[in-house]
Amino acid sequence: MSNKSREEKESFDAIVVGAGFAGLCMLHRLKQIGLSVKSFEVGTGVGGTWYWNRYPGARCDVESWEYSYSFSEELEQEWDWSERYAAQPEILSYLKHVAEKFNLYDCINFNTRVKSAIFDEHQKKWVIQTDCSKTSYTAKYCIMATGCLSSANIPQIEGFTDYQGESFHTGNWPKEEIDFSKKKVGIIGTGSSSIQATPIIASQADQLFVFQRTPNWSVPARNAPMPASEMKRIKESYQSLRREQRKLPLAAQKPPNRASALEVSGEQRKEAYENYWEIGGLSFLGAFKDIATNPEANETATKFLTKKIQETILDKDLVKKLIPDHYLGCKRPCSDTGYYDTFNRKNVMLVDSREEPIIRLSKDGIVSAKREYRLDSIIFATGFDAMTGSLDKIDIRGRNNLTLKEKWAAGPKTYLGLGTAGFPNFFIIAGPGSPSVLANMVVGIEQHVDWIGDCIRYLKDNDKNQIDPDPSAESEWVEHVNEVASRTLYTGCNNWYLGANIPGKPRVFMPYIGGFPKYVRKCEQVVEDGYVGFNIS
Ligand code: N01
Repeated sequence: MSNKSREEKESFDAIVVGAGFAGLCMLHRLKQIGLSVKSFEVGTGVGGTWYWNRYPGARCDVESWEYSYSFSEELEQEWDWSERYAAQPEILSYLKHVAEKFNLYDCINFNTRVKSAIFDEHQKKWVIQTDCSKTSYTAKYCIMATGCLSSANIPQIEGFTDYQGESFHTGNWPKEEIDFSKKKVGIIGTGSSSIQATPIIASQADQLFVFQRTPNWSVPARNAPMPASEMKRIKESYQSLRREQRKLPLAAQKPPNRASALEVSGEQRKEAYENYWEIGGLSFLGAFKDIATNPEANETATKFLTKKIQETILDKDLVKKLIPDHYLGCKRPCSDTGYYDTFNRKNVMLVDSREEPIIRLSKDGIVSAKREYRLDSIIFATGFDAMTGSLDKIDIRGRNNLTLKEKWAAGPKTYLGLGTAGFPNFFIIAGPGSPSVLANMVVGIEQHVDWIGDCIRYLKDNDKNQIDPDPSAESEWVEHVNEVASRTLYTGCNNWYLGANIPGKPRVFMPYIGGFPKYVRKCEQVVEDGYVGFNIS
């Protein structure tokens, strides 16, 4: 092959980084538009979040049919979901099926990490380098589908390298099955991942120690097999179901109650909470319209949940340790299957960091302020450097050699979560400033992908070469995102929305919390007004 043809082969219209839900959907869309595309993916297969998070109990907390693509009716009709909430292996099979069906495998380089994406102002192209070869890949458009929760947070605990047992992070779980039987296991963290993994590991391990720094609120998922009749009903009504879904603030779950928790009688309030408790999962947040915004309303919800914890846990001292003292929703709430019951097991012990913080790791396990816990396995369920972590790992440079890291040093700045000023033809799927991570991720991804696809087609049809946000529109959007967040109770605790789980990360509320429909309307308006807020040349 001549050098010339090699170069041609390495130049594409668009490069997509990541092959999870977002990357696959974007690839398909770009191929439909007729662009030449290439994707790079660190994993050895498709799946993104659902490739890496293979920990025992990993399951989606959005209902399976809702957490699926809508872009192909054929796909909708041929795929059967086996449970109300799909488990990780089923979601991964679904994504493999999608990649196969839409011939996406050919454009993906697996086992390949993008090291840098640099905008060459002379060529007006993005130049991408990977860790696999010296080849430079160039493309007019660079699209980051790197995920919001994909950069594992491994805390810097003293003595980390001294520990000689096995250790895992939930977000980077090995492919082979891990046998915890006859083992003493410690799990650090009590967020969504731990709350799902804990009951399963407890049923396998000889002993399980749950290291809790902050308790979290959780509502039973009420997962169940999907009856064939229900799947049939869903298939018959996908179009209308999806239409209704997109009108909801979270683009999923049961429609929220329009009443205030403070305007109904005690009896009515209890009935509503019981009703949403029975529905299960994250729908509980919609039991009243003001749970997320009014401290008193929120307190009625947390009182209800406190009672449920008290009714489940037999040991009264333990109950106190498991009751959170933050507003419901401030830390992302969890959806569980038997989490609290697990603490009634004799082989499970809660280690409350408020009484005995973790001091260091030793050769044999974890040393707290009170004692050493000798462990065969440590599981880090310690979350992610959310929203910016995976982008930070890549050397991304826009005009004037400005790095994204420098630009975002005081917190991420985007317009609509889709692009950032000074980085032409650079798009982010579900970036900071987008609502996706707070809503149904798949619906959010499809909306972003459609918007980006339409934008690229617009540029093509109108002989335009470059688009990036205007700095003033971007500043206004960042301000708006923060202003909307400040009207909620979500800024008052150490959550990953604020980056507060990562030492040294600027404390800025990253996702847009104004609701999915409002966001979609804003994106549509921007297009109707000729891509207002973007500079196009
Ligand atoms: O992570 P988290 P996650 N010492 O950040 C603790 C999505 N998700 O992987 O709260 C001791 O929520 C930390 O303590 P604290 C979902 O959006 C969805 O569980 O910072 N402890 C916390 O308890 C979710 O929100 C699904 O005090 C330390 C835990 O580790 C997001 O992913 C399933 C520590 C981290 O909790 C992240 O969830 C799973 C330290 N140094 C995940 N550092 C579903 O769809 C951290 N912690 C169901």
